Amino acid sequence: MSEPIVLLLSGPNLNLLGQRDPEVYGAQTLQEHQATAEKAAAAHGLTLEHQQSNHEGELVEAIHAARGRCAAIVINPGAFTHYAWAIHDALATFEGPIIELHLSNPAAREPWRHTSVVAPVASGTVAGFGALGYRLALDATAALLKQ
Ligand code: CA2
Repeated sequence: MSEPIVLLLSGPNLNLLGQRDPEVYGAQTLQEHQATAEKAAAAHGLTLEHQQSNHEGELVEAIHAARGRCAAIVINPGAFTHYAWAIHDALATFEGPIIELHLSNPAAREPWRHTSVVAPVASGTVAGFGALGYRLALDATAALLKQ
């Protein structure tokens, strides 16, 4: 039988990681985070798929395509976290665990980052651990899938 698929979704501007603002988001590139997540997934017998988009509609469509196909979603929605209700609504239709992931800790930043429209439909949130968060998010995903 094939391994369960975990979809890692990355939102806008995360493709620029490693090029700017290393004091906030770390020095690693998105490809390096993807590799960390792939390794953690493999250690749990899971297959990781990754998709990055700067467009809300593309992320919504990726979530739709995951329905009935992927076992779980790990999502760093970037700034969409704070206002993209279409992503909230799409995630609400997904039947498996959803982990919200952030490199920084939005709760410790500007007030407009304190609201997450994704949190109400997520199983839980991993935030503020930088690159380590990718491994923690996959560990949490695997634990939830075993339950
Ligand atoms: O901490 C996170 O992971 C965030 O989701 C990152 C988003 C931010 O809007 C959220 O509040 C928290 C921003 C991603 C921007 O990525 C950049 C990458 C390189 C250079 C500048 C921004």
